[in-house]
Amino acid sequence: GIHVSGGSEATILFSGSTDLADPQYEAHIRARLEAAARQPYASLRRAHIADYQRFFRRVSLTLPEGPSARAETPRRLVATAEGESDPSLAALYFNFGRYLLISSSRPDSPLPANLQGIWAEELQTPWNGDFHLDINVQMNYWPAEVCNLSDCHRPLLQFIPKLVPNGRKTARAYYRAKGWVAHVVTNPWLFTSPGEGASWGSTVSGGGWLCEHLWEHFAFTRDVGYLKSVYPVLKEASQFFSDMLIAEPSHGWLVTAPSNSPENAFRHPKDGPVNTCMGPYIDTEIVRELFTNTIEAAKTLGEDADFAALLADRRERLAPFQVGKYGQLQEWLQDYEETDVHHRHTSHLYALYPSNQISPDTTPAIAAAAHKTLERRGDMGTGWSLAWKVCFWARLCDGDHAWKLLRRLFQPVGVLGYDYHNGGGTYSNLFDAHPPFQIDGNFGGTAGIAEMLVQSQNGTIHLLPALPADWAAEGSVKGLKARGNVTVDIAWKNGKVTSYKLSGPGAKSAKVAGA
Ligand code: FUC
Repeated sequence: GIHVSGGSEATILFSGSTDLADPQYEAHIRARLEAAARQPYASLRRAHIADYQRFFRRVSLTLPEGPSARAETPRRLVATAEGESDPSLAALYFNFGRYLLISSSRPDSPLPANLQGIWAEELQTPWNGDFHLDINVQMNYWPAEVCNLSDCHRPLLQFIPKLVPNGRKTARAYYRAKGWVAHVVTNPWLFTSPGEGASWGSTVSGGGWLCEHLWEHFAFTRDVGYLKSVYPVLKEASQFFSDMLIAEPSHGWLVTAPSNSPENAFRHPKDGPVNTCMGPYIDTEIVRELFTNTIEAAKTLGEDADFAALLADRRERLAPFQVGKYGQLQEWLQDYEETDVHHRHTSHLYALYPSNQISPDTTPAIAAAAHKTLERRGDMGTGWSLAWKVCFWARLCDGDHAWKLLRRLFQPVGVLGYDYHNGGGTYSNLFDAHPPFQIDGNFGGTAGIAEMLVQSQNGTIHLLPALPADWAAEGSVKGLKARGNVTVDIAWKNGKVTSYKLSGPGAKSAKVAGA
């Protein structure tokens, strides 16, 4: 501990780095601390504010204020839990999420933000402070593009190609396949094998999911030079799946095997709870998207027409969506019962968010099945699970339900230990509670709020696609990004857009809905 006596305040200076990025890190940290110690607190604070605001000021959000809007943050969380509706708390959460991304993932950060961002009070952090590839590290970066922080996406985008050499070895050793693969867990040593347990660590689509980030960075920026630089990573990931897919015995559909539906088990009629399976739908959805993006990239770059044709053929033969006995979207090839119907992962809705394979406009019947799946999963969950559901409901254009889930995410939590079921919410400093503290919920919630205001996944910029009734009176958002390199400003009153502005290179050719 630290004891302070004979004074009424203390300024604590802290700096950290890693020899991964800087062999001289100790000397550099010392120099940085000495330079900081020469300045008074007020000027350090001024410098910090000026520094992060360079990124932060790109976006602003104003939402209606609830009765407790001017109270201290912990009190606002309690007021929300007691039933108050305070939309401006969502604006605060959104701003804090952007601040956290800016502060944990600068363009030159040596590693992506991990499960705790860069903030942990322990030496042995929960889940080793590593990167989980079956939702968590991806969720950390969901706000990056849409919130105009494309440059803060860079630490993840630069990390992904570094996985390829180990991923190739894993592809060969485990599947005798070409290309590269990563499973559920990775870390600064670029781990790609299945781990830590077969029941949850062998989902085979972790690398495929990461590739979505490479594509989305291109989709938002339209930077063809960038696409060319990452195309080999997409291509080799596609090569892996094209090699390892097998025809399942009932229909001959191409599926991954063996794999898991992240981290859920089904009740096998004979064998009880089983995790390992053929063709969990999340894999099929990730592979379909990866093939589509690789085909599109090859076309854009004028390369590999034959390989693209092969992928198009494989894509046709992937398992189609299936609607199960409850009207729900199936999570597995067979209409199995989940062992935990309220499981925190809702992985088979990957196709709804972050992917765009399901939407109320283009696939209404499948969107209705996704709706049923969400109803069955329920409105509880861990922090990140609630945040993902905010995004799902936003994509189903149900703003009131998204707001309901956001308010669940704001639920004050005092528990510091682990809770895998219904304990999710927010600590009094606005950090996300899985529990324990895990930063993905902050980022997923931030992305969900953006998704309620602007969507662009289907070639049209949709203004206010999921505005809750409680936010309708009056508000504005400025500086969000849409795919195609468009910056979007919107003001609204009584639920109707009163003015909007599109700017940036893609603005002229953009199609708009909702105005
Ligand atoms: C996945 C989740 C857990 C937790 C961990 C870090 O395994 O299922 O809930 O978020 O990652």
